[in-house]
Amino acid sequence: MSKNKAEEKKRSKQSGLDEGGSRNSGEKEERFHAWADAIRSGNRRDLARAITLVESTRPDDLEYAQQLLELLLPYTGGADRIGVSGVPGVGKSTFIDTLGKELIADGRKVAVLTVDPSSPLSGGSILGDKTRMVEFSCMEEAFIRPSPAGKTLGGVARKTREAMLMCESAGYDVVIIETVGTGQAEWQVSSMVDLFAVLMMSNAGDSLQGIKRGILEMADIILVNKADGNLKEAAELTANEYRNAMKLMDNGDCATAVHTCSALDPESVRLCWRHFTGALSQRKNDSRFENRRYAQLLQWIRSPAEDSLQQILQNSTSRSVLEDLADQVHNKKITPLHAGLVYRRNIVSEFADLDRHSKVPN
Ligand SMILES: Nc1nc2c(ncn2[C@@H]2O[C@H](COP(=O)(O)OP(=O)(O)O)[C@@H](O)[C@H]2O)c(=O)[nH]1
Ligand SMILES: [Mg+2]
Repeated sequence: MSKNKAEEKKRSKQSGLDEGGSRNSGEKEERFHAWADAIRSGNRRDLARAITLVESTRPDDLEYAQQLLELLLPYTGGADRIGVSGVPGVGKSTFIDTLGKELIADGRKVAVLTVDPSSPLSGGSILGDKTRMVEFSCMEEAFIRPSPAGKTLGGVARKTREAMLMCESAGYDVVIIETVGTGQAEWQVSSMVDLFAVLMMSNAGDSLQGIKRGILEMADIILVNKADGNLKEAAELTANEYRNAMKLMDNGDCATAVHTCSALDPESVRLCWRHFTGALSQRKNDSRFENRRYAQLLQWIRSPAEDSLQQILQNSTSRSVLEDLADQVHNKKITPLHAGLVYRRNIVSEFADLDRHSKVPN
C-alpha cells in the first residue's frame, strides 16, 4: 500500500462518522453538510476522503457514501466525461498528461480516474501512470485517482461512477477515465462517458485482422498514436485502414472518426481535443447527448441487479446445485423442467438473501 493510500485510510477512519453511539443524527448530518461544502469548494483532500468512503467495503460506509453523494448530486453532471482506452504502452497516460496540461492552461480543472481490471490482483498500474504524469499530477487544478480495488468489475464500475460524480461536484469540468484494453472494462467505461476515445498503435502496414471488433464498435473516436518521427507515415497508413474499416462497420448513424496523434506533441493533442469537443457539441445540438446520458442512467440503475445475478449464477453454490440437478436428470430421476424450476428457486432465494442484507457487488 502506498504511503498516500495508507494516510487516506487513516483519515477515513478519523472522519469519526462511525462513532455513532456518542453522536446524535443531527450532528452527523451537520458533518455531512460541512464535508459536502468542503468538496464543493474544491478541497482535494476532502474529495479524496469522500472517494475513499465510496470505495469502502463496510456496509455503514456504503450508507454514508450514499448520503454524502445525495448532498452532492445537484452539482453533478456538468463535466465533459471522456474515456481513454487502448492496450498498455500505446500512450494513454502520456496523452492524458499532455491533454491535462493543455486544458489547465485553458483554465479548466481536470480529474483523471483509472479503471484497471488487473489492478486488484497486481497491486495496480498507478506507479507507471504517476511517473508518466509527474508534472500534471502536481498541478493545483488536477486530481488523479487510481483504480479502485474491487472483487467484481461491476463494483469497480460503480465506485468509478460515484467518484466521477464527486469530481463533478468539486468543479472538475473535464473528467477523464483511463482504462486498459481488455473488453469488459472497456464496455463499463464506455457506458459512463460522453465520448470514448480509443488509442491505437500504428501497425506498420500489417492488416487490421488482429484488432478486436468490439472495441472499435464502442469507439467514438480512434486516435492512431505515436504519429511522429519515423512512425509518422506508418501511422497515416494505419489511420486510412481504420477509416475504411469503420466505413464498412458504419451502421447508419455516422462513421467513427479516425485521426492520427502524437501524445508527445501538445499541438497534436490540442487538435485531438478540438475533435472531441466538435463531436460533443454536435451531439449536444441534437438529442444524442441527452439520450446517451439517459441510457447510461438506466444502465446504472440496472447494474446492481444484473451484477448480483451474474455473481450468483457463477458462484460455487449455484454451480454445485446445477451439477447435482444435472446428475439427477442424467440418471432419468427428474425431468429437465423440474430440475430447472428447482434451480430457479435456488437462485431466487440467494437473490432475496442478498436483498435482505442490502449487499451490493464489491
Ligand atoms: N514516439 C512517441 N512515443 C510515445 C507517444 N506516446 C507515448 N509514447 C511512449 O510510449 C511509452 C508508453 O506510454 P504510456 O503513456 O505509459 O502508455 P500507456 O500504457 O498506454 O499509458 C512511453 O515510453 C511513452 O513515452 C507518442 O505519441 N510518440
Ligand atoms: Mg497508463
